[in-house]
Amino acid sequence: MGNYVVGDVHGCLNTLKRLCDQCGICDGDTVYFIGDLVGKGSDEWGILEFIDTLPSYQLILGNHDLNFLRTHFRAHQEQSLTERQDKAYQRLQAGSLAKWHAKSDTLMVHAGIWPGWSLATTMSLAAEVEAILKDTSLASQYYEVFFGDENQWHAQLIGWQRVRCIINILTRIRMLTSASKMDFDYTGPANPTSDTNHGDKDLTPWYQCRADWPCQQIVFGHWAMLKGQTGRKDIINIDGGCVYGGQLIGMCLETGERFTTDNMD
Ligand SMILES: [Mn+2]
Repeated sequence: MGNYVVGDVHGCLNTLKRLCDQCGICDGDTVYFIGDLVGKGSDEWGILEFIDTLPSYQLILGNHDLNFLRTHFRAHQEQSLTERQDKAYQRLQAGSLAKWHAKSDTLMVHAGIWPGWSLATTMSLAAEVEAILKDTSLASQYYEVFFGDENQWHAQLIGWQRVRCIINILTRIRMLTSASKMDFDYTGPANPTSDTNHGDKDLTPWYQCRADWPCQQIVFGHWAMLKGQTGRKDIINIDGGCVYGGQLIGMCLETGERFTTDNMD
């Protein structure tokens, strides 16, 4: 009965199959996907069919997954997807914005969380968004306004600004400026230098903005330039940049053991 978490797959089906073999996934195991299961890579629908062959899985949504849901929303509504595609769509639509694995006290999110959030706040804000994505009328409205530039959390935010801010944090956060605002342009390494043209911005990775996070470990993906390294034991990145020719990373939640597979797609 193992629990495994897998990094950003981005449609790399052959690589994912190999990683699952390496992890030795078998009956009773659960595979958590950290988000960006689709987007960029070659076989998006194939990935969403493959996960259904796993003994058990949980999806955490990333920015590319949300974009995929938006792109195919109308076809899903108008029932113009094939039956297989529609089932695949519904699997993704049922995904979460955050998952907590109690036994290992692990919080899993695609990009990160806001430095001031507790575990309960994170799960409750994620649930607010999940309810919208599962409600046809609200989802339809959300896909019209989609990603916005809300770059700083305030509990008093309301309406779509609130929804977009929560989504920006959970699925897009990387760096915070010295004024505690998210920088959505920066995709470079954790330590910006002048040659990345961001050396003057005084940016700090979100996970360095707090010393003691509210659970044993936070696992996230989204930031390929970290190459799976944060330099911290409590904050674990598993985006090995597979779709960019890097590796797909998996990790056993119970033991912390890492598995890596070179891109095979
Ligand atoms: Mn992402």
